This record gives sequence, structure tokens and C-alpha cells, in this order.
Amino acid sequence: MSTSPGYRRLAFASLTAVSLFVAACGQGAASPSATASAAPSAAASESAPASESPSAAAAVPAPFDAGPVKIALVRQLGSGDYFEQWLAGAEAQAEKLGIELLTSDARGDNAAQATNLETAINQGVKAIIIDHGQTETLTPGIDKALAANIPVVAFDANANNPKVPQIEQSDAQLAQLALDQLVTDTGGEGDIAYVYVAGFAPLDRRNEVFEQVLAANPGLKNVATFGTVSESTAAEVQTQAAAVLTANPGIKAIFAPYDEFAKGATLAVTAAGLQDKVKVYGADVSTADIDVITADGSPWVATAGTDPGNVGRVAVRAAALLAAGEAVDPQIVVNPALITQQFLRDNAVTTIEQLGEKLPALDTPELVTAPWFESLGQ
Ligand code: SR1
Repeated sequence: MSTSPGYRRLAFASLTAVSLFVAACGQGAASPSATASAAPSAAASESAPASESPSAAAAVPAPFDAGPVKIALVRQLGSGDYFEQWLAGAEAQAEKLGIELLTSDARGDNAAQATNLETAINQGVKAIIIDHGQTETLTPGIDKALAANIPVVAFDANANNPKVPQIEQSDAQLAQLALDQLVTDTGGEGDIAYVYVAGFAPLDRRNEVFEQVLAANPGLKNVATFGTVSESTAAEVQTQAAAVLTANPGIKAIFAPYDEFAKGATLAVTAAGLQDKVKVYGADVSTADIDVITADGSPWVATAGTDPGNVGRVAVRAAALLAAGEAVDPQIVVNPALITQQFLRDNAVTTIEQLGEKLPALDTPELVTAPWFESLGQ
């Protein structure tokens, strides 16, 4: 668990690239003609853009041509399978590009994340990756970073600033995939429960789809909405779900669109002996999640997600381009896939690496890239 607060220099871990079948296309590749770009770093602005010379395709631009480049990763939350695998991917990508990734984890404390953002600005970083967080608490720091010519890219945080490219996993599609399965399995009828906490950009986007699906399926009745996001989300959701199941014996499905939610719901259903009656539809996937999904009698029958390590790699590549003064798409979308319990069992998938072998589209090395990355060993 990456729970230590404050900043630390990261040891680099490798994560095997994985991929899965993609439900839809539309991924934005980095492009010099893309419309959103953050202000170039001071170092980058002193050198000619790589695209100006004929040999530029593989020429390494400043500041990457002169030793390790500091980039900050400012996280709101770092605990849990999703965030740990995301970080492993980011670290591996950073190592390949000659980036010293300075990572902070606010452990769910928005004020601490704002302070960590200020700290990053003062550390002389060439770009900043914001990972989750609230618009209000992040805005002053983002404005300050941009004013200091430090480009910023945000993953799952609404920066509300056209100079800050946004990375997301297509949360709408992710929710739709899981909910389509829920509707299919339930026939669009019956009591369901929903795990949701407002104020987190990806969860709010998924919630919009949940409300649309409920409206389109009047036979489905959401009898309880509950949830907690903390450093012990799964355990807290388990306790809440147990109470909800006791109070609502008619529930036949739980929509839990975050893997910590889904794990908590799964534990509660199993502890209550309701696994044959109540099914869980989740989000995200990791080796630990695959273990839970494929366990004998597991009620977690479907999840929709990306490879978190791949998303971490995409974020670091976007930050690298911005640090070099290059543009990236204003919206970078990593598409999710539906992964069912049946699929995992049929294919004997027990790890996320094996999942990647079965579903290669989970890895998106072409999403946000540049020829000069190859010169750095990417
Ligand atoms: C508390 S927000 C949790 C979500 O962030 C990422 O988007 C993951 O998909 C996770 O479900």
C-alpha cells in the first residue's frame, strides 16, 4: 500500500503491459496540431521544437536531452489496488523516459493535496500530474503552476481550465458496460442498491449514466444509495452494504462502480450467504480484483475497467510531452472493457498480466506518444 504521506523519490517498478478488448474507440493521440497545450516549461521554451528539423523525429528535446527531468505526481488518494497499479505503471513509464517522478499522496485530504501541489511548484518540476482531487482546492495551485510556466495534466480531476488536458477512462462507457450487464441479468426488473459518493469526478460521471439507465428501466428500483471513500473503503462499504442487505431483503443486484466498493459489497453479500441471490456489478480490475471475482461462489459477476497501469503510463507520457513544450489533446480517453466472471473463468485468467494477453487492447502505447520517446528507450 502506498500510504506514506509527503514526497518521496520513487523506486521504479515494472509492470507488464496488458491489454483487453475495447468496447469503443475514440482515443486521442498526442498531436502537434492538438488544440490544448499547457505553457511550456522554461527549459523547453529555450530550445527549438523537435518538429522543426528534418532529423527531429527522433531528436530528444529539452529538457529530456539533459539528464533526469523532475515531474510531480500529486495524488489525492494512493491506497487500494487501482491506485497502486496505476502508480506502478506511472513509475515504469517515468523510468523509461528519464523522469524523476516526485509523488505525493494526500491520503484523501484535499487541503493536503493543495499543499502538496504548492510544494511541487517549488521543487522545480517541469510538469505536474494531478491525480484525482477537487476543483476548488486545486484551482489556486493549478493557476500558480501555469503562471510559473509549469504545465499541468489532470487525471480524474476537473481542472476547469482549457490549458490543463484531462485524462479519463470514459467513465460514461465504463458505467454503461457494467449496467448493461446488470440490466441483462436482472431483466431490468427488481430492487437494486447503489454504492456512490458524490464529489469524485469519475464517480459523478458514472452516476450520470446510472441515472439514465434507471430512467430507461422503470422496473429497476434503487432502494439504497450508500458509500464511503477513505483509506479503508472496502471495509467501510462492507459494513454499510451488510446493513443495506438486512434492511432490503429484496435486493438482487448491487451496482458498485469502483473496485473498493465492489470488494466491500462482495464481502457483505458473501458474509450474509446471499451470493446466489444478489449479484455485484463493479468497476476496475486488478490481480486482486480478479482473485475476488473468480473465487468460488463470488457474487461479483462483472466489472468494467481499464488496465490502471496503462492509464498511469499514459499520464506520464502526457506530462512528458507538456514538459517538452509539445501539445497533447485536451481530452485523453482510455477506453474500458467489460470483463465478466465467466470470461475470466473460461480463460483461466488469474492475473492482470494474463488478462492483458487475452485482451490486448487494454494496453494503449499509441495513445499519447512521440517519436522521440523511442530515443529514450520507450
Ligand atoms: C474514488 S474515485 C475511484 C475511481 O478512480 C478511478 O477512476 C478508478 O477507476 C476508480 O474507480
